[in-house]
Amino acid sequence: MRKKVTVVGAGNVGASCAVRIADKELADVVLVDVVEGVPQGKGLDLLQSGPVQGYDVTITGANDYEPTANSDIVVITAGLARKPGMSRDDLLMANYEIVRQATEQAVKYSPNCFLVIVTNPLDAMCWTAFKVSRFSKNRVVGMAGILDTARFRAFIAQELGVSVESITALVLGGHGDTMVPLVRLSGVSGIPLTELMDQATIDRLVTRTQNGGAEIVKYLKTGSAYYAPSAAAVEMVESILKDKKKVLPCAAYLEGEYGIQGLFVGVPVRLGSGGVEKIYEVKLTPEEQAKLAKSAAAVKELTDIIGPKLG
Ligand code: TXD
Repeated sequence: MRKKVTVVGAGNVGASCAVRIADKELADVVLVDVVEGVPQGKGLDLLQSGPVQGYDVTITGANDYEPTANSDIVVITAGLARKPGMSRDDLLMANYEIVRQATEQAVKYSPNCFLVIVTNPLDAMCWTAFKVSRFSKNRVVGMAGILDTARFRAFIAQELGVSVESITALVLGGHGDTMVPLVRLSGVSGIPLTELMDQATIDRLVTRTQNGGAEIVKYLKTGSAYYAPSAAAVEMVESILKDKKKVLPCAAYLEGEYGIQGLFVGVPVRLGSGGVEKIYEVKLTPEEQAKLAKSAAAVKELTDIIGPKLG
């Protein structure tokens, strides 16, 4: 039997996820969106790409959740982007309501699925999905770290003129400007980054990584990045479906790891058929630990706003 993945939100990130899942022939895909016709139209268009791209998966679109029944994974990308005049808190409450409804509906029809959350503000939306679904913590995971790390890796590769595949990097913390790129643990095929670049260059690339999302928004003006975000989300989907057990930086529910309690924060996890199978606790320097604590405090601030609604 083919695997089944539901992608909630057939916008830029959601539709791109569907493209990548189909191209990799990972699973049948159901796209769900509130806008009538859009998921159906994009689904049909993608289905018709199959003969050319050489995939046999089925892609359908819907405005309700019945066709999503028994999905192995539900990826939630539904949400609003910040509009002029809208505060971060306004966006938080709007997307909270969207993710709450999407989670409720999705888990009603797929009680055994894994939830991969993409909607911003990422860490607080993971928490929402976790609380609403009442799933065990291994079954709810958020995408951010892979994207942040990919940006850092791309910039390092460009700077050094080497393959992106030779670069390993690690970014911890919440998704946002407080993310913590761990330069000490980043390098090129085992060679520490600090031996290949001077501090000023490293600092420049770290800052560019931290502002990676904003740099793209500035160009696009009406939307945010979606090619790299969808690639990152689908790497998570693939690792779970194929039980690859990749170790990836993802938002996971922490219960004391890194001194963080009851929040979703980006950390290295092992993703396999059991979802978040393991959280790796890396020994940090006091300076790194302080940065991570600051990042977790920013996550807590947002999570505390929606906390009373969910108990
Ligand atoms: O690193 C990360 N986690 C992120 C997060 C990287 C990129 C984008 N990130 C966030 O994902 C972004 O801030 C948004 O919160 C989501 C989706 O971004 P996208 O670029 O795909 O936004 P679009 O193109 O506006 O698509 C959102 C779709 C759109 O088609 C809406 O009609 C739909 O979501 N939508 C809904 N679908 C289903 N159900 C409900 N309730 C709903 N509300 C809106």
